[in-house]
Amino acid sequence: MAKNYDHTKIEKKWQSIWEKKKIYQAQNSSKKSKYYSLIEFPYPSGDGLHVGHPRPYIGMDVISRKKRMEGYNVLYPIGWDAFGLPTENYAIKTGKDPRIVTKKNTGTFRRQIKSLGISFDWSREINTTDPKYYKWTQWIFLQFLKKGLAYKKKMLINWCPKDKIGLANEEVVNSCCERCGTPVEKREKEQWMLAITKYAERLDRDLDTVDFLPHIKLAQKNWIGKSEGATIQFVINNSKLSIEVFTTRPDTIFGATFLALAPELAKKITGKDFGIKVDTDRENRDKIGIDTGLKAKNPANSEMIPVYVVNYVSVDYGTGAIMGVPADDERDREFAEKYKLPIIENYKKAGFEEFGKKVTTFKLRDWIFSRQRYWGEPIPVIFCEDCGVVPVPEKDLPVLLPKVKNYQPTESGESPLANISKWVNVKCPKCKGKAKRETDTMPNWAGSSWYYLRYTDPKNTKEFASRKKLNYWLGTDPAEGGVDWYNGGNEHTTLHLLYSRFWHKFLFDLGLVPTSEPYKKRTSHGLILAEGGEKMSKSRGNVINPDDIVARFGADTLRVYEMFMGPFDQAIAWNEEAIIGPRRFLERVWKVATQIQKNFSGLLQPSAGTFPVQNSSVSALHKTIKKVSEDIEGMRFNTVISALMIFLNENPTMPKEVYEIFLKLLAPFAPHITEELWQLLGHKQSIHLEPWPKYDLSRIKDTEIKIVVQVNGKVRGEIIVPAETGEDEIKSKALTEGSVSKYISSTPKKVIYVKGRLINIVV
Ligand code: ANZ
Ligand code: ZN
Repeated sequence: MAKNYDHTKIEKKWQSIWEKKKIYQAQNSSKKSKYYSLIEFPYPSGDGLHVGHPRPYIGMDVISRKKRMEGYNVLYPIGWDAFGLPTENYAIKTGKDPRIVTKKNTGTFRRQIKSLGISFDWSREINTTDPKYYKWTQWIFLQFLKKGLAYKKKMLINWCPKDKIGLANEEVVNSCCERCGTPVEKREKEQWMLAITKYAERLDRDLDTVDFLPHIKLAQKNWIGKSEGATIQFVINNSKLSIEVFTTRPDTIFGATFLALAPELAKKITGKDFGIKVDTDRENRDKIGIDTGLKAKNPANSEMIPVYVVNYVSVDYGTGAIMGVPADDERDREFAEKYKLPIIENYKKAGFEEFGKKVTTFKLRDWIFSRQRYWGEPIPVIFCEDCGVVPVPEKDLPVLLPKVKNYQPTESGESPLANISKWVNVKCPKCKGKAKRETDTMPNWAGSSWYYLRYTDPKNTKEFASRKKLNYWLGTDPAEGGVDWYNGGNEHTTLHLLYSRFWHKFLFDLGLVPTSEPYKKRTSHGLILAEGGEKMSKSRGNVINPDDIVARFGADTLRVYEMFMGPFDQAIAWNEEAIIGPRRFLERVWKVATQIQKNFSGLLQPSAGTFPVQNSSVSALHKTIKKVSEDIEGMRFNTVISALMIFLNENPTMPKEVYEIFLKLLAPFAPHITEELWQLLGHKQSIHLEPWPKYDLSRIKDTEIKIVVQVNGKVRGEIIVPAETGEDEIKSKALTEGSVSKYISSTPKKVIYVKGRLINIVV
């Protein structure tokens, strides 16, 4: 056996053996229990992987490997979320076909991820831009359409007048176009919408049934923004008209001194445009308003109060109208002070239900589902002059994304698909008359809304996934099942998580998936920042490429370092110097094996138990097994590594049996070196298929024990003694203990000892 640890001799070798033996492939049926662990599949950018990407993959790899060793049939899949802007913008700039660019990028990502020894089941790899995949994304859209949950609506979009392109919100920086800096305008455009608000109540309520970290639940709740309040009618002076307000505080109605309307609503009521625009961050802006001249009657006290049009009430929340209560609402106070409106400081509080009709509102808006872009799934709809909107027949799916010469949107802001008349002009599937295809594409959130379902049955050509496989991998209890553990970034705890929960619930209602929630458990990880604490990015020039680290230190060192560098859920800066610690640790692990071979070759036979094992190190071993097992479940990976380091420091030589257990505990973190050493110790089967070590609570002896001392059955004190102290010594200690002796005036009649717990002195 090699004297020194050389990662270059081991890592590639084991990766290809594992692949050949398919040890990480999930079985579609098994006597074992299933375990489905999931990471957010990456967007294959042109820059390749940086060292921040693998942190969550390694974290869930540790979990998946432990579950496998615990006897589960584990599904840990990977794929590519490959539609989207960076590739499209690159195509606009260079004229390169996004398909070719994507193929190249996924090639790089695949090679890089494989070099890290992550136990993904590569046989299930999926790609959202593969027509065999997006056929089903389009199919699901058609189900939304059929149920009336996909509809068209005029919406304002961000528009760059120079680039003549609709911009996604993330492309608008300080109200300007991200590429050219031109101020962004708003343009009205018909857009496809998905009615996620129909599911708002359940998306909120069902958070009670899942095991998401508290901050993730809170982010979902806030985004959904459920608010319980009331609507109240205010009759307009000399008219049959009344204005309905939404309030969470109907009890403050006696303090209402004005009404405030959103500009759109004011226009609808008065027919006048007051030239006021609403700011979305309604808290921060200077309050502006104009008196409409209308007077409304406060139903609580019959006072006539003025009606203003203002910039801090938005038309698409509540009813678009509020009652202004300056004494109890900061925004209303600011407004009233500015416009010299009455402020009634002390008014009578009304009962909650007196004037109110109870209602519930949500901040959540329907999902704008159209993009005027090339690199997305074509929305499978045809417009016929006679029949109107006609869904593409399911047998004609997928609607293939056609090749184009130019990826730039059209002059009028339509997607580049609009320029391909051969593709656009079709026969109506219903009446065979003249018709045109929809040229909008889907947002890049579409493919990721259901990808975890496809992993269960990635090659199915008849269904998005067979019910049998879904039942197996998600479970059949509607209220309990789902992906067992999903870890992802904090940037996705609102939109992606909510969108996929929405799609899943919709498919559940159609009877197409077995569970009402997609994910049983959701956790998140912190980002890895560049040295110095900045975000790692190509434009900042501070990216660390894992290829370099793998070449110099090895994948195992990279893995151990990323798990050791700090708490998994917190952001942390990369530190090149600190990598040497984990590397030295693995070198020491290696050295122990060479000593076992040299000194105790007799121990190489299985179950040779002749080496004297000290009691204290047996106890330390069982403690370590317990700590490692529990801390992996809690994602406290850094404390796992430090426990293993401490154990190694305290046991620089170990008997083979102990060393083998140690290797198994390390295996999920450093799969290559542990596999190599395992085989060198004479084993034929992979260490990654070995059973996970069990600990024995009775072997985890505390070194000191606490004994309660009673006199005539009443607790009078306690003593602390070394665990191995004998009964006689304990008894005499108890009798002389200061807090006890004053209750003992004569020779005790009896002294009863309950082993390891209690002494009762009877006098
Ligand atoms: C009177 C009142 C008195 C209010 C008071 C609050 C405090 P949440 O919790 O966010 O639902 N409001 C209602 N619709 C609005 C809209 N479209 N744009 C801006 N503000 C709106 O907040 C509900 C409260 O926000 C409502 O209750 C209303 O002001 C305001 F001491 O009515 B309240
Ligand atoms: Zn037709």
